[in-house]
Amino acid sequence: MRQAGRSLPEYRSLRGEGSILEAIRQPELAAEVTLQPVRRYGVDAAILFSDIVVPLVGIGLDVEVVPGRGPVIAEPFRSRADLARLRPLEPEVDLAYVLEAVKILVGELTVPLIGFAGAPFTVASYLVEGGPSRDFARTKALMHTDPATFGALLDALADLAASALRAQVGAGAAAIQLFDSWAGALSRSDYERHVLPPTRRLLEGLADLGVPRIHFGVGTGELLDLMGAGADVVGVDWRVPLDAARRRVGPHRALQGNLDPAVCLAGIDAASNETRRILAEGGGTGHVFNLGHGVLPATDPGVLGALVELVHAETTDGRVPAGVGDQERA
Ligand code: 1CP
Repeated sequence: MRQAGRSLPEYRSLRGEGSILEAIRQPELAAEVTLQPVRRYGVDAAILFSDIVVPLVGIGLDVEVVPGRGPVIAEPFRSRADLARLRPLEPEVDLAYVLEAVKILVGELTVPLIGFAGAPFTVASYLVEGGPSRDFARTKALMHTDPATFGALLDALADLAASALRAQVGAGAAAIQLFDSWAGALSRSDYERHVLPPTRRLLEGLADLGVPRIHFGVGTGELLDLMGAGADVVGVDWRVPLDAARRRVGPHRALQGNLDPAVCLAGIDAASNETRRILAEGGGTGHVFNLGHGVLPATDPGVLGALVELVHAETTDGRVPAGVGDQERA
């Protein structure tokens, strides 16, 4: 899961104090940071070291990732006129450094590389709020006062994500993950009316890539069935047991999750017990074991290592199914 590296001393020493966007711009460095948790833990897949705001930087927006806070947008989006600032992405030019990191990684990894992008709603929330938010008040206000502008914004961000994801797969990524981290802030009816259509179009439009499409959210228990649209795998956080999630998502999609990252701070015994419960509730086939959200920086790497071993020991073959990790295909 995201930010596994943050808990690692080797990550902190390699990254130093510089800006994360500066680190992402250096393909060799980004590749090395991606590899660190794979080497240390022996996980079954790697997630590219990048950030959901990178495509925004690519099209020329003034975005910074402020340490301890997150992405901050110099000039937030508030009205229809701001749509003109969202030009189409040209991945080969605008994301050249990301694609270079993907190519380096595909040559070095023995497990699949997951490419990713931010989902339209979550990225829109940063653009409209100007930074991280608790209540998403401005975003929701725009959605309700000017649904046409909000819809056009989400459409533009869906196109941005689609071309970023397509380019990552073109460079060798073997799966893609769409992060709608903050969709859980929405009522079911608002999600269905304003967010589902562009998100579904984005995911369904990537079916031809032939790679697994993972759709991730936090606090999205009441949206899980809707989030299955166009996805092969639906992320579930710790609030919903996987057997209940299975009933909501149906039999034809895999589930990903759902250990509470905070439990990893409670030590190996507590985290192992929770992991066993989740494996039992996940029911084996069609479950990708993962945390329900990102690794917390204070996590002891020893606990994560023990959990990877436990999951490998307790699952039938302990590895991703044949074909999923087939790097040659790319
Ligand atoms: O493990 C990894 O490093 C994978 C790379 C990765 C990914 C997949 C990073 C690096 N960011 C992301 C995605 C991302 N970025 C998401 C979606 C997934 C999730 O919900 O966790 C989101 C919401 C962001 C935005 C973001 N970037 C935040 C959250 C702020 C908020 O609104 O609460 C933060 C703190 C960042 C900075 C960031 N991005 C990545 C890292 C390792 C960090 C921490 C800062 C650093 O190390 O410099």
